[in-house]
Amino acid sequence: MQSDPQRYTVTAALPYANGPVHIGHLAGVYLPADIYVRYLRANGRDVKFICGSDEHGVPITIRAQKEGVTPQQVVDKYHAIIRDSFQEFGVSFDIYSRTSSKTHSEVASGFFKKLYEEGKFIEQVSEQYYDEKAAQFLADRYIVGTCPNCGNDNAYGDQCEKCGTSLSPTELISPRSMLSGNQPVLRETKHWYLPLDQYEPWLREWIVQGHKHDWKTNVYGQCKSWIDQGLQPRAVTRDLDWGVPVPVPGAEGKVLYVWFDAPIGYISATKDLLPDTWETYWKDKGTKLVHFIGKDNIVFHCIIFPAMLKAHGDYILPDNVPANEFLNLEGDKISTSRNWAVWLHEYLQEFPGKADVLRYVLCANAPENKDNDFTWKDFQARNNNELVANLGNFINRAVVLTHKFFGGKVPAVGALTAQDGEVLQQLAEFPQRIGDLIDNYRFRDALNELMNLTRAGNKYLADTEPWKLIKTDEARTGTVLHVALQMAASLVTLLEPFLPASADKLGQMLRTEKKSWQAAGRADALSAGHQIGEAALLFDKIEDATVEAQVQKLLNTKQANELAAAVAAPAKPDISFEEFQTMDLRVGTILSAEKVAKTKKLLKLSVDLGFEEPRTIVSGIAEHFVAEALIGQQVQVLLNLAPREIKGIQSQGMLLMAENADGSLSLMQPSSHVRPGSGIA
Ligand code: B3M
Ligand code: ZN
Repeated sequence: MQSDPQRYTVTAALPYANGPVHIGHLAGVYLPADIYVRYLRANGRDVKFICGSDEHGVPITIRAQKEGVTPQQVVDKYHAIIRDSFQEFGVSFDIYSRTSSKTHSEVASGFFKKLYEEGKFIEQVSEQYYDEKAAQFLADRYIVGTCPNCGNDNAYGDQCEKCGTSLSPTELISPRSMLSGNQPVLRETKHWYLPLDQYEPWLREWIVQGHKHDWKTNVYGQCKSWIDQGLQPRAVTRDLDWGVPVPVPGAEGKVLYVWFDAPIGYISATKDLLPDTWETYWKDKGTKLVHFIGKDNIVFHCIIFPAMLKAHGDYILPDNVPANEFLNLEGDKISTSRNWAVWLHEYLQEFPGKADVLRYVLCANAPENKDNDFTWKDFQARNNNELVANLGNFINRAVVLTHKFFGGKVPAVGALTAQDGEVLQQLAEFPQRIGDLIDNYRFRDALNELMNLTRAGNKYLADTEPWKLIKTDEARTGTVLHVALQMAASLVTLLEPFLPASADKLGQMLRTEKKSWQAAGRADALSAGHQIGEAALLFDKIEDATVEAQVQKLLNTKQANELAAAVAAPAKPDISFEEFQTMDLRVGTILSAEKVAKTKKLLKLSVDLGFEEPRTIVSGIAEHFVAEALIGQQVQVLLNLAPREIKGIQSQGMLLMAENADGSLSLMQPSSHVRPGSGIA
């Protein structure tokens, strides 16, 4: 670990601009990165916080195809949504750039070209699937077929999502193209490969010798196992029409592999931010480079990108790559395609002014060392029991009592008791204690320590009881509130990395500015006589109904998913045309409908089928339709079903219905009104 860097370059994984950002992204990457950066800034560090949208790659083109728009339209739409929601959530990037920018295309091309010219790639011709109808090569994700492992008919060319096996396209049984549905053919194509195998000894030394003890166990473990399995040359170009064109002769129609260009996006974003001095942040040995990522990105940031940087030669390497595990939602894996997520932009709309509550909950429950679960009940409990009852309560008591007893002026401090001394001593130690945890990427523990500070504040007030003390000893009450207010003032600084909006609000309430991190532990932020502002609640209770509505929203999603996933019942054995013709199918109009007495399910209907007399039909649909609503509706009737007596009523035919996967029924109606009695054939 670099001990005292001159400056920091901190990056957060570039989100794919193929959908909005959800709580899993925030808890895994963006929130810890933001806390880290805000903390460094409070320490007076020179730090640049870099991010942007990842706008290339197959996830984008697939989304474009699904939505029936161009890839550019997809990235324009989601780039704006993502950028704005990050900003409202308080993620303090110095720049939020995008990989479709001109700078990026130049930097990424230049990077490739240098490696190409220095002979750092291998060129190789191989056979890949080609869709003759769509006239293009197919990315792995564009090929589906039967999984050789479990028989799933819809396995992708890179993975079967049913059994989890990772595949290569040629392993699929009866492959078909997602573009045309046709069977693809194998065709020769040339690509450039980064010979990772040549970097293996160097990577082993750098990671295994160099970072065994300072990288997180999950990160180190994944890297070690990749290296131990042996590294293979990796293709860094693709046959696609969306991406950075490969800038060398003979590469028409080819683009850089998205995982080659995306990490270079960190560099090009820095260049966009600092056109003149960006190089110091990427090339000077005094710079500490830290990549915050999700665990599915480890190999790209710890093996492939470092090998690229090493091959290039001008750049520094990451000092650390803190990756979190995954956050689940209500016991289920977060999934964009199943819409199983809490989307940031929706949360911000539905909980206005409560970005900090989500920041708190996601940090307190961050999946730092194992997968964790987000539940709305826990969200509510943490807000009500921790933010409102602990942090908010402490601030509120100190501020309200100061107004009540001292006209809102910070009282003078008198002789200190042993307890005062102890509390102030604790306060003095907190910045270092919290800071050490942040330095070691232990954000959950750091936040917990911070809450210990407010717990200590609450205990101090509960023990000294200034609300009673005032009746007997005004001077001593003043000292107690003086001490409590200094603790409150320290939170303007210490809270800021975690809950920036609340820290701001607190600063306004106390009419004080945030200080440097170390100075926050000194009990001198507010001098005696300083006038503080009005008390305002930092947090308010979240009611049951609010979280129940969120749970209901998820239940609706689940139900919609189940419906969508339902498979049609198997087909019945064939019948002849003659057999079919024996059925007399007609359209009828319902004239009246009433419940059959003493039954739950039966309706007695009178149906006009074009004869002189309407027919009576008894149908078991009373739980699905309101009787009155059926009057006047046209329906399909099987006319020649042998009459039956049901509950003493002669039923002369049968209503035909469509049955949904969830058992709900829907009438089979002609698309326009027809004469009652019309035949169906
Ligand atoms: N866009 C993958 C992801 O969002 C990718 C990260 C790029 S970081 C250079 O998981
Ligand atoms: Zn499978």
